[in-house]
Amino acid sequence: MSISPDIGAVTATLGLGGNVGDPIHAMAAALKMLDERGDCHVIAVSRLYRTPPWGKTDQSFFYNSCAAVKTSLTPDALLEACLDIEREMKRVRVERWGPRTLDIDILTYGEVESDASNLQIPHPRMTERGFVLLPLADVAAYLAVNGRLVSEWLAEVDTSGIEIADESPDWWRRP
Ligand code: PH2
Ligand code: MG
Ligand code: MG
Repeated sequence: MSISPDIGAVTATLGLGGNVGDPIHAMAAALKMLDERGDCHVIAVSRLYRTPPWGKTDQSFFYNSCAAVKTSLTPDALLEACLDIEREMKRVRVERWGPRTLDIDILTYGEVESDASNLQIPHPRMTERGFVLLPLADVAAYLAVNGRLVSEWLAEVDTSGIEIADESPDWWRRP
């Protein structure tokens, strides 16, 4: 076993969001926790966005962001790591698409396509959602997803009401 682990086999992209409590703090803490792991390295983070609720619209606005992560974890192990962080942030799952402190979704994992019941990659609804595609285009505009670039999917979706809450890609590093 090497002392400095060889991170970097695969680049995955993650979508983060939340609309309960202090979602900006929860997303920043989540990114720091991932980056502190020996098997994950956060290589790029999008700007921070404030977004109208999608799906179930009678709830508070969300904050959303996306990150690119280099990792030596398998897709399942990365999912476990994300779910552990969600639990640490005391996420309570009440209803589908409902309010949450922190949601971390694996959007893509290298070129992998997976249809497993616990983890579908690419994320099945990512190409329809402005709150995913707008931040994802900050870090991976030229990534191909289901045969089209992120920037091309983005041109097709509704992004009305989405605002930039923080212009800096370092928003998550602030103390
Ligand atoms: N997440 C959902 C459902 N609706 N809407 C916005 N704006 N942002 C989200 O992250 C979000 C949502 C389910 O994961
Ligand atoms: Mg989600
Ligand atoms: Mg989720």
